[in-house]
Amino acid sequence: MKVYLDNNATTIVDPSVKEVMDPFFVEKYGNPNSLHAYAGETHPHIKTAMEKIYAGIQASREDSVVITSCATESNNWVLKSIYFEYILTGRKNHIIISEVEHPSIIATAKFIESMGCKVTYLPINAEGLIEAQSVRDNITSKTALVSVMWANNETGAVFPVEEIGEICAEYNVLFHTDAVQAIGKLPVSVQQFNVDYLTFSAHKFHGPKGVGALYIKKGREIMPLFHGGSQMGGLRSGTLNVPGIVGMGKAIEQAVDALDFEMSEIREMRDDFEDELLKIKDTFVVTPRNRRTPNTILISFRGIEGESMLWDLNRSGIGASTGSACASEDLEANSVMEAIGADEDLAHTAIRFSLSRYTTQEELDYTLDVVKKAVERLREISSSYAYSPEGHNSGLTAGH
Ligand code: 7TS
Repeated sequence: MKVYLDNNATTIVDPSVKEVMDPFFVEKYGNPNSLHAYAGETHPHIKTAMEKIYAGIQASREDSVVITSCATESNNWVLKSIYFEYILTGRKNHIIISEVEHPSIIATAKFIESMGCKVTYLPINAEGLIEAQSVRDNITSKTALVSVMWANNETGAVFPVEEIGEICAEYNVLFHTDAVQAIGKLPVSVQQFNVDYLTFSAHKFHGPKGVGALYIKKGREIMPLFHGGSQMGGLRSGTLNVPGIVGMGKAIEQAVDALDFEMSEIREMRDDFEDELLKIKDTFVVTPRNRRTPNTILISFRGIEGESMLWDLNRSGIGASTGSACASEDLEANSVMEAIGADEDLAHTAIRFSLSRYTTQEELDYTLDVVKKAVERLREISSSYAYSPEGHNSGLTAGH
């Protein structure tokens, strides 16, 4: 059996998304910005797709949603724009991010830090959550931007973006949120809270890879990312990715339609699966379920290297993760586990299972069986497990 449980890394393209994209490779390939009938075949489809994308996050017509190539690009763009517009010009000198942002925020923050910007890295608490108060405590008159993700890709922890948005508005500080893991899993509306910039990416909600977006609230400054033609209002020049944009439009429409299913059925399946996993001795989950996206479990199996578990799962056809695929080439401890202060041993034992609306009960039953066998096998040969003090849990709570 083949089971895909790495949906926070990427998702299957919904067949109906692929279907709407197909005509834009061979049949309708005109550049939508040209002035002939070939453009006429693509231009209206871009317009409709953009309307769907605006509607998907409830952006208003006056706001801008700029299509990028991925969330990494959108995240880089916001921080580098802040650097050029606010830091380099001396208007401000500081930004605030969380210490568990995706590497596309952390690495960019470190880059602009090396260019002279002060960066505050907000810590997470023992449950893997950010406290909004910590944003208030760190804002100064020189703070240009706060960037805190909506939901964490490793744990699924949902951060208090509404409260953080209010604090930023109160202090007149710009607020960006990386909503990559929120779209299709939580209701996302840019109308319902104060947010100036918001990042998302189609391949996380059954759309194609290579298409992301940056929402920019009306009137907010942004430096053009690519200088060139007038595409995307001159903010991001370059010929439009027609199939990608059309696919993203369809995918976001479906993600919003499927939200109730995700928040009820998928959540229930995830919870049952997690209950069963937690029955295995010496397993730990950090973030309480009601504070997580409905599809994610980050679970530690004491005494078992995450990579060994992945190997056993992979041999049985199951795709899971030890955390972010972006960090999978260096065998580092899971970054969130490290950030909450889990001991070295436990930080290396975290496995992430992330479900989607394509996940079936049968797949989860099979996975549970494989996990149980793997735990038995790997603990038998584990050098650390036998020596783990019984019941010691490094401040992590079992059985959420
Ligand atoms: N932001 C978050 C919160 C993410 O989870 C990811 C991808 C990105 C940005 C980057 O998205 P992209 O469109 O540039 O690919 N996260 C993961 C992950 O958790 N495992 O693999 C990729």
